[in-house]
Amino acid sequence: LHRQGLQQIKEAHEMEKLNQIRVQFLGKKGPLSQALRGMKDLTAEQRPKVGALANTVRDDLQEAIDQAKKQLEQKATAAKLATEKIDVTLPGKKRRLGTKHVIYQIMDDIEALFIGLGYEVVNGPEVEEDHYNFEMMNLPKDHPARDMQDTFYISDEILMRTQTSPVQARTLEKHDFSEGPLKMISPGKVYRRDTDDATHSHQFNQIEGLVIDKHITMADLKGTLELTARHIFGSEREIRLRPSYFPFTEPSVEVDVSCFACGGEGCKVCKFTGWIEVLGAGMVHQNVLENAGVDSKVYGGFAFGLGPDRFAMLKYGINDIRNFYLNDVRFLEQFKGE
Ligand code: FA5
Repeated sequence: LHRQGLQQIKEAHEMEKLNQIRVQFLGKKGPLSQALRGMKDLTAEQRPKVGALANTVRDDLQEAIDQAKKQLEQKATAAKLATEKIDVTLPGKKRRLGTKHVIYQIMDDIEALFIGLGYEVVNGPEVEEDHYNFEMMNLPKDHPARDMQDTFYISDEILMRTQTSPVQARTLEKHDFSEGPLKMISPGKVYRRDTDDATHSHQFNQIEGLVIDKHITMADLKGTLELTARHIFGSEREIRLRPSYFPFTEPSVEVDVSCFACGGEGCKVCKFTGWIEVLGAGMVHQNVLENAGVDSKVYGGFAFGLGPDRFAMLKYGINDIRNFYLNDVRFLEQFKGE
């Protein structure tokens, strides 16, 4: 049995065959197992001898199988290496590198500016509750100003956020003012049932900003917005604040930047006015603070919501916002970024 086993192992040239041999000789139904099971019928004298012999045969065969297995594996690897030679002198395949989308370049740039000013970056959900998108922002269900932002509703209470302002409410609710003032920005996508045209998209981006502390004034807001506009557009850009209305700020302003898609002469982008609206802002309404449990007699501050899409249009003289979303590589490749 011993010899026969070893011979067969030697002749096995495939893994499968080796496995068969193992089962045949060492398996539960194999001769060795049978011999060991039959020990009970032997005399006390015969038992240790037969036992020792059976063990030796089993160990020998097992070892022979292990070695044969190893050799087969080595052979297989060698054969594989021989056929899979890599010719390192062949020219490589050129990979086309993607570029960061021009809107994300602008957003990252603005984020970096505000991080440098000590702001925290906060994210919020795009599928939002009516409660945060509107009610907490001083827009109860029957408020006429809800019409300012035509909304994609998912159900009565759930919607695609129309603005990044709900992140204000979410952050205010959580902030512990005993640990210091609140300074945050929140970038992200927003959705509106706007008809797409040169300056409107049904999905676009906003960056929300919020600063709440004890002695914040409108001058702080103006300085911050001017810094932002000049950071992105250069110091020669002019900005103007126009009185406006938002339910969540009082007073409210709209901020325009001088149009240079047309060199200030008037064009499609600014509808021949020489100015393009890029953001809304104001001093946070006391109801927004109180709704979030913040004492409006002690704390106050400013908020703004800017449109990076419009920023990118102005900065690069792009006259149609839809270009950002068409994924035309010829357009996107012009903005290689750093
Ligand atoms: C708001 O969404 C306010 N939440 C902004 C705000 C925040 C005001 C905090 C006060 C305090 P508005 O609807 O104006 O405001 O949008 C803000 C900016 O988003 C606009 O100035 C514009 O730059 C951009 N924007 C608005 N609608 C579109 C659109 N359909 N396509 C592209 N950009 C848009």
